[in-house]
Amino acid sequence: MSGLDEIADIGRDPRRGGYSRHLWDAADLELRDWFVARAESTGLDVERDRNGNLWAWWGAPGPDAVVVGSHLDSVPGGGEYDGPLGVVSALDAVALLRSSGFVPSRPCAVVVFAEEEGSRFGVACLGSRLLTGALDAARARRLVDADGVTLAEAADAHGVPARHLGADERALGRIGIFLELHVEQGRGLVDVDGPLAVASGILAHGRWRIGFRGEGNHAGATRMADRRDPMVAAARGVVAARDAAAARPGARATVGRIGVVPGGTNVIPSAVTTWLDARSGDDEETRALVAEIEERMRDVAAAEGCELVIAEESWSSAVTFPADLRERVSAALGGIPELGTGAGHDAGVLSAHVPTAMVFVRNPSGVSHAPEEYAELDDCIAGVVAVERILRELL
Ligand code: HGY
Ligand code: MN
Ligand code: MN
Ligand code: MN
Repeated sequence: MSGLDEIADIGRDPRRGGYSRHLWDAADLELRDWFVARAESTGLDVERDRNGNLWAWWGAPGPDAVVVGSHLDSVPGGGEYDGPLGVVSALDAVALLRSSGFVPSRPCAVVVFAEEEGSRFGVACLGSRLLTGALDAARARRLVDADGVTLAEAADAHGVPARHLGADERALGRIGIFLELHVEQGRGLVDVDGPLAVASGILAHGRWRIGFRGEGNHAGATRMADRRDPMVAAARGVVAARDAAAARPGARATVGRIGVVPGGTNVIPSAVTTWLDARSGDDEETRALVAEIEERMRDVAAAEGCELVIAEESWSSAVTFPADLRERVSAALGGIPELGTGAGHDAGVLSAHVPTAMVFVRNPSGVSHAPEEYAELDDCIAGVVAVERILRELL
């Protein structure tokens, strides 16, 4: 039974469809237990680092290791493959190498990064950003989930002392090369009709929290001319963000996670909070996009008699994976196409610190972050064989 089949029932979301697996919720805890059992049955020794990331070591943890892995958490109502395909493929590839009698010349580990989607605490790649110091630990401790639980409280509750959260030179210093296999989140491989591609790079991307402040009032007693309705301002802001991105080649802007205070059908809210996800080919272009969106949103907020409050929540610079490693990976697989991606990954965070490569597996639906995300079994097998070949090359 493939690893994906073993976890297929963990974290199903009957209400949304797909999967909802978020940091230290019941599904995440069950997936972590599965990973530890699966890794130990493969003869690996599992340790959890100070930030809740899991490391399954083949041999003694050591410097210059080849580390391969991804994440197990999902977006709300996400697909089956985004994250878990990379973890399962890494475990299967290491199991194949070990059963073939292969003896690595350097340490090797399979890693599971915590909260890559940022679905519970709002910051994507939380585990890898904490590991690398890309996210300030004191700020991270104060992150709050939808129930008002802080990351510090959640970490302490799950045996990860909040006071230890933060940059982990020891864990990071062990990594010589990082490799992530991931289902493609797009149609690039469908268009070139191939099962695998090596990643050329990742768009710059960030998240901003944008609040619209108006005047709470009665939905019936308040004349239309007297309203300062932040919901209307936010709705116009969503369109403004879409229009700004649509006018820039390759740019992406999404406004989601709408929070309305107070919610009520017969209430004009006093405040609406939205989250902007903006991405583009390079850092300057993305910053310019966000500046334009902010200006357009200020205009529509003012037109609705509302105030705008914007705060940057997370940022990832554009990534180009090292050409020599891309060539080595491609050569190990007999030459495969190269594709860029607009999706963020832990590999993007790690690539600022260690040589990093990604391999994508074809997704016939081209859809991700939704139940329609898909990969054919043959392509998944090609992915495992690819990781096994690359590890043989690197180890
Ligand atoms: O948001 C992203 O691109 C990634 O899936 N976390
Ligand atoms: Mn994702
Ligand atoms: Mn992912
Ligand atoms: Mn990722």
